[in-house]
Amino acid sequence: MNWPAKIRTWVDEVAAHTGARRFHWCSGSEQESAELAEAMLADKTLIALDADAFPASYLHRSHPSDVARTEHLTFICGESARETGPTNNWMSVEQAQAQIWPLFAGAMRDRTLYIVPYLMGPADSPYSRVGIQITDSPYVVANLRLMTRMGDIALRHLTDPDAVVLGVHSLGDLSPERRFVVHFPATRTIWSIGSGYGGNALLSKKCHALRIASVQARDEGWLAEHMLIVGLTSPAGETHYIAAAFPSACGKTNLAMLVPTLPGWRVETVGDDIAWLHVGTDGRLWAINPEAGMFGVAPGTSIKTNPNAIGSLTHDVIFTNVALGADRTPWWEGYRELAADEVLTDWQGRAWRPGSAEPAAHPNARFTVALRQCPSAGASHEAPRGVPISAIVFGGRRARLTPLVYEALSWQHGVYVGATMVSETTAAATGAVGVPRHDPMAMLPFCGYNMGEYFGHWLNIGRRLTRPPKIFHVNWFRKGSDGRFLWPGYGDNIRVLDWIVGRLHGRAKARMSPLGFVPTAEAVDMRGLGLSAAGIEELFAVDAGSWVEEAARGWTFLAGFGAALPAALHKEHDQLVQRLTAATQQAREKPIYTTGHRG
Ligand code: SAT
Ligand code: MN
Repeated sequence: MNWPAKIRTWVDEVAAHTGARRFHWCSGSEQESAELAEAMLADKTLIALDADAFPASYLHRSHPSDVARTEHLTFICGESARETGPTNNWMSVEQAQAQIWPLFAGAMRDRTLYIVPYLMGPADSPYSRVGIQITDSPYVVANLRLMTRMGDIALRHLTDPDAVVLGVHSLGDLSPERRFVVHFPATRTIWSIGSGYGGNALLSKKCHALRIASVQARDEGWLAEHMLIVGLTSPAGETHYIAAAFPSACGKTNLAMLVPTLPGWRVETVGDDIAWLHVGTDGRLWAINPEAGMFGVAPGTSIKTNPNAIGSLTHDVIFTNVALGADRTPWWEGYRELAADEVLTDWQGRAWRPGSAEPAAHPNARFTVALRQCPSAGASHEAPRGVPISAIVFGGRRARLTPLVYEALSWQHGVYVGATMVSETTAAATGAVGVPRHDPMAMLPFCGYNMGEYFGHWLNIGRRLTRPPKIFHVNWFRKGSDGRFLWPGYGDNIRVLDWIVGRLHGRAKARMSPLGFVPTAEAVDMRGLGLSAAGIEELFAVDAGSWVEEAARGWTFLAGFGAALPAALHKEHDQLVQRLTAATQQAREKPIYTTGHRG
């Protein structure tokens, strides 16, 4: 293939700085992939799995200090901290050049420098974009081949070398002290050093398709979002596509490929992590999934919880930081029952027995697999125009407060709901797990510019939509006073989606709550779940008193954006407070929004 001169010059510059002397220009071919795997088996970067049970599939163990995204080491470089906003780590371009670029000096002297072209989005789509990642990690190359349309196909789409997103990645010495992921939106460049893991190292994913793309989307009038895309066909034959934003490790992959427990529903998986959304000439919002693969959380994934994920993991899978059985098959918590005397090898290569205090698989262990292997993947994933979105669903992991589902009153109110989203932290990023934090639109770690401005951009997009999607909020993770989940989740989430689709058609019943529309008692099909009436009431309860405090925390968060915060969100906040105040007064007389089942 012909590589543009500009790209060759860039590769020469990176090679001169990193000291690389061996080069591999990736084509994406089968043969290339097989040869890379051979080399990684030989140097133990990969461990072969049982070839009958998992053909062409491998286990990779990352460095134990390198198992999740490191948000505190992730920076956006721009003119000023005001430009990147209070939720991003800012670094000046000069500082990055003085402190980060030198870390790459000589880093690839004894390594092969891989040049990996990749296409984000379907072939021949007007919305697709090309990136090129330089890396010294063959594991990253193998992942990019599954996660993107990698190799010659990307070069064929490379018409304008100036528009390409360029990433330089080196494992460096894998030291957390010298680990940085640095973005330059103005020049569409990314530098990542010191990590070989997931979103830190596969630059196509969070770095390109979200952080850089969100800035391009702002400038060009579209949205780059941390959203799954799923197609639902109802028993009546109506098809709707839904885009849903949940933070990392909060069930996007599960919802994208759910197996409905209500009869007659069909599901098509279009994407499980990222959506690029454009305003169509028909006034609707159209979505493509820029990715071609899944980098899914393994723990908790089983034939019961997510049969389509398990059905995808049949061949050509890279497992990262899962445990290994004596039969050389992968294992993770929740995957399958173990015999009491079964001995495994844990994610760090140590002998592990059932009942051990530590988990066998890392809580953020992952599988990488091509989306086309998913039994519920369909043709829409390759549609150049994408799919029209009927509903946007925001969601968080919230043990308290947030009801199972509610519907925003308008696009503007929906933007407020997304902007004030709170979710408990997970193992997908380093740091404490289970701590509630504001995570607007599930984009907190991924928006490449000031999120105050980003909210304004969402409002502007809404103004251009003559047929906007309805906006909803869901919470599968509410717990009762006994600490147990109130909602079964997984395939039963179709019951909530059924209500959402019913709302799109104006047939599902709802009542007004201070938060928005919530289902009436009979409106969500609960048949066969065995939930108590009290449990159902608790699932939908909106405790206005606690929400007054929640709204105040939300406002403190939003006020942090200062002048960048759109006035419309201030107005939405005031209206929420008014509705909550009215409800608390009413509740003193007759507790209609509160539940009597709070322990
Ligand atoms: O590590 S990744 O960013 O790829 C996964 C995630 O955190 O969503
Ligand atoms: Mn994600």
